[in-house]
Amino acid sequence: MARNRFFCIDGHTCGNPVRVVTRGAPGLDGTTMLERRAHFLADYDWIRTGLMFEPRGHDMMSGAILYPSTRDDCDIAFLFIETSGCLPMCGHGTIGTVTMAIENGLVNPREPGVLAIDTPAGRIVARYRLEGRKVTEVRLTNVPAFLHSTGIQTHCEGLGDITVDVAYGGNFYAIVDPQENFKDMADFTAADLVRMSPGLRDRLNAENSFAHPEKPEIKGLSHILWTGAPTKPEAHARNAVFYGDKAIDRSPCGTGTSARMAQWAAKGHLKPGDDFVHESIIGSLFHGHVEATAEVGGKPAIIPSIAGWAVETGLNTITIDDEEDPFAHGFVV
Ligand code: PYC
Repeated sequence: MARNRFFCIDGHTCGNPVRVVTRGAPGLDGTTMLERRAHFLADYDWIRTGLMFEPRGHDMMSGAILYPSTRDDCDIAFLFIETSGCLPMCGHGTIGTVTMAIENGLVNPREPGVLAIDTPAGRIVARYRLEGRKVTEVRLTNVPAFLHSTGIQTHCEGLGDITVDVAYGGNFYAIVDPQENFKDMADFTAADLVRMSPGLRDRLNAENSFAHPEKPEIKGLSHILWTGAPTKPEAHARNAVFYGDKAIDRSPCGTGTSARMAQWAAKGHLKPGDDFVHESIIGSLFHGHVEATAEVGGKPAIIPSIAGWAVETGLNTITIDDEEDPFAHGFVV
């Protein structure tokens, strides 16, 4: 394989990293982004591990590769790459990738200010505000989000017995709300949450099955969403989302916010037209909105939209050479 070069634009969305691969990635087979994702995972996962893990990335690294759309109704396709794999959908990744693609002239939207994106989870519409050459806000309208199950009783090492809800917002989330053995994420350090999360996720996946009723390829609980009281006056709630092996999202997490809005809507706390402002572990905010109701596999769902901002931090030409570097494909400690 030897020397491969990837041209990337690095940035962050509300604090969480986004590495956008603009050139160097292979063409992929498939008539949908779910099929292309399967081809990438089968033949090219070394690109993801090389670009996301140490020594070229880190525990929180996350990004997207730009592809031509597989659908007539989209301007571009995103393949999300993360330390956790290739997520079907990534909200902070979408906000960052749209920002960098527009600011760098990498895509020509058919309608000014609107980018339709083909993702493995489905079609996403991003509306962006452009001031001069800077994208100052992106609002993405997500795939339908729904509450999958409520009141799942389980055990979490470090907490004891707990009860969680599981909701889908582009990925499946276990939502840990305040209860007897867990009062607020503020009572824990990020390291505590990272220590407790993998075991909880493994146990929930072993004892339950989580699959999208209309897209069976999307399955498995990948994220834990720890909740807490907001510290910002404009926020409705705070969260810390665990993903991958060791990551806590620094942004308020777009798909996590969508999942939580679906949970709140199913419980009667949100309705179409309502806003939901979510605060991250570092105090950054996503502005959610319930656009409409929907249905997924016979379950009530909502169409959430999420707004946030992103900035570019630099251009990065990354070399992966597996003849020269024993750690070319990354490592986890
Ligand atoms: O923003 O959807 C998101 C996300 C998923 C994992 C990290 N961020």
